[in-house]
Amino acid sequence: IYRADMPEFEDIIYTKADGVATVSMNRPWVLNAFRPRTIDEMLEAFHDAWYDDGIGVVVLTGEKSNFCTGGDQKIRGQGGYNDESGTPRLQVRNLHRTIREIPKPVIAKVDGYSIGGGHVLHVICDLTIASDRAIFGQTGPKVGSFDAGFGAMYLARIVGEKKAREIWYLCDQYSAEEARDMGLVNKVVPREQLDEETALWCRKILAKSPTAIRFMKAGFNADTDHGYGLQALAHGATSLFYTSDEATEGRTAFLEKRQPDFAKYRRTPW
Ligand code: 1HA
Repeated sequence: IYRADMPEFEDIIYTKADGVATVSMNRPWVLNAFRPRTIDEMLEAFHDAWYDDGIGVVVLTGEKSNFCTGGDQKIRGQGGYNDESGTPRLQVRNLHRTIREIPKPVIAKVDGYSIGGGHVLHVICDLTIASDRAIFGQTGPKVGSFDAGFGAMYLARIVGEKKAREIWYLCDQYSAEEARDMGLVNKVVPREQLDEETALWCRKILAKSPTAIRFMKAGFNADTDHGYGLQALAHGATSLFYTSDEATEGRTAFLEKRQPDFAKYRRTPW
């Protein structure tokens, strides 16, 4: 049910029904990769869900059988992801904080690709329900990027240090079953049951004491809240890295559909 007083969204579809707000990324021609406007709209939707006391759960998902493939490399300039006026202004840090801070569970409903910055989004959500066709993985070191904030530290909390390092250093892709076996996904169901299963999890949560759920989320968060300082430094480092030739080679190789050539860049010993 789309509320009339909500702003018109271009990059997401935002709906509310039966106590559940659904934020769906909607740029299927780039497999739901995001640009600054996408993140701004998601922030607005999350804030609406935050202040609507009829909403008890937020579902984060993507249109057309994909979750999200991270930052849109086609609008990535020397200083990061450009908005429509050409200014690099991607509020990903803010979005990560909002998904963590909103005092209601956020469930990632994942079909298809959850890759790169789109993988970090599902990692940060409270729970993940995946279809058997979902594919998970990081790409940063391949395309000249990295998320050394919650994308590293919180991932390691979930899958353990060895597996988290493997995920980032190798940039392999993992099936839904593999993701479940490493604790990265709560439940895997056939694609045609994904909506129904997610709705069932929402109903179970909605039947519980909202205050208990709210404080449980805050309690779980507290253990990793020190990550905010790390996140600020890490995302700042990524922004600086984007201005380098090395990072640009990663992006350009992706756009040119070739392997990146990082051979000439130094493994700096300090
Ligand atoms: O690391 C960060 C950040 C870190 C700190 C702070 C902020 C951050 C913000 C963002 C990010 C990142 O997200 S970096 C990582 C960005 N994402 C990627 O590197 C994923 C790029 N995509 C892929 O590796 C592949 O497309 C794929 C494995 C997901 C799917 O491959 P497949 O099945 O072969 O499909 P493909 O043909 O590649 O994709 C279909 C279309 O979608 C292509 O467009 P076309 O050639 O038809 O014009 C493809 O270019 C496009 N596409 C897919 N993903 C992206 C994309 N276009 C732009 N950006 C994308 N992310």
